Amino acid sequence: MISRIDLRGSLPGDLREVLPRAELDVEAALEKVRPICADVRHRGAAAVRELTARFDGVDLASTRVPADEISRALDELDPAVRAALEESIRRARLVHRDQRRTDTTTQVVPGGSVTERWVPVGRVGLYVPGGRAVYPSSVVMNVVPAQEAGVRSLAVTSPAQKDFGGLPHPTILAACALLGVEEVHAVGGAQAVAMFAYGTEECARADMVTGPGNIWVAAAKRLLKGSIGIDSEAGPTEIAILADETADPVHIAADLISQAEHDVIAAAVLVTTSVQLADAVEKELPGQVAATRHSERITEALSGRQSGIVLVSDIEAGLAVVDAYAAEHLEIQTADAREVAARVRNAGAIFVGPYAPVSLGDYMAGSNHVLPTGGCACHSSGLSVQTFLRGIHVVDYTREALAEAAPYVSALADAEDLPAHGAAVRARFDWEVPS
Ligand code: HSO
Ligand code: ZN
Repeated sequence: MISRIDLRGSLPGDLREVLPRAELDVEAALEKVRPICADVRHRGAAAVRELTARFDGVDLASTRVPADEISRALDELDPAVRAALEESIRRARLVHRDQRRTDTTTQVVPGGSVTERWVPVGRVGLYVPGGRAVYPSSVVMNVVPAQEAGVRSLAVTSPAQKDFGGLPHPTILAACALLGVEEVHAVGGAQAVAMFAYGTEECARADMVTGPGNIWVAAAKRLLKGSIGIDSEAGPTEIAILADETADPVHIAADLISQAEHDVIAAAVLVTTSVQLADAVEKELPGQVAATRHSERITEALSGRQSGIVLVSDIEAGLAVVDAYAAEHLEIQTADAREVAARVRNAGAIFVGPYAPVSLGDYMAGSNHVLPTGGCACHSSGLSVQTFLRGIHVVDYTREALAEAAPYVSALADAEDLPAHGAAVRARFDWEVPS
């Protein structure tokens, strides 16, 4: 069911070449989304509604979901789900509130200072997938950091669902209500990203769009990122687990399966120093997979070339492998897991020890679950308050402080053959500061 890669000899120079990874051809999707985005740009809401009719089979009177539908969804929400969402929101708020930044002022020279002022993005569009992936938890993970950052205008969009009267999924609407989000649109796919990028008569232009989505959403983000800020393109879910002989194969199998459950192209990778553990996990998988509801999807994900068990000779090599892989989620299930986790350099989120499975992080740890995929964890982080802030440098110099800097500015300006730069400074002093 799951392939094996044996790296117990010396590690190859370019580890990424040999590690399993899903390939998502976003480039190919670009050509399909280009006309969709152009249509929305030129014809606005009418185009968005027509595209929704074509792709989702729903005729919208307006893309905007009426307020009473949002509150009705909350009234009709299962109380157990409501309690869980409320607790998820509470925990996420605790973590994200602590991410808020305070402005810092650096006195560079007497009379010369630079303040970094953190200013929230003005208006944000949050994409929440629909279809098979109805994740009210993702509403929480997008909205909470934006709200904690102080974003004033927030709109959620999620695909119109034929089975729910053309509205987004009711649990998504209920989550919006719990979070106090009043503007929700029943739009999905590339047209949703274009709607935010260009604005329509029914949805004001946004400065930024965030949130995971399918390949069309990823392609639209790539295409429009000149016109609108984006978080990341968000590919299929990944779990990597670094484990030694102390790990419990039943837990490891369950955790691999849990993320494989998302998608046939989800990736589940076990990196281990122990052949016995690898054998035990392989033995454990079929029974657990057979017993779960989405066994077909999971079997495809686990047997796909994006998933596998990687054998390494020691934890050092294991760390090199997981760093090269740069997983969206990385579990450390080893003796002294904290110490090993502290040495990891590349991961979207790290889950330490036997009692921090990824599914805790998906819903209830307080951490964010919108995380970099496809190896992007080597340069990017997941959604956070920081995603929705801009650090604006405020430069404040007195006449004296500028006078002191003037010869340096002139010297560098001349060196770059940009004499007008130096002149702009000297103009303030006439002959006081000769160049
Ligand atoms: N594991 C997914 C998030 C999610 N899981 C939503 C369940 N619902 C990507 O981090
Ligand atoms: Zn998940």
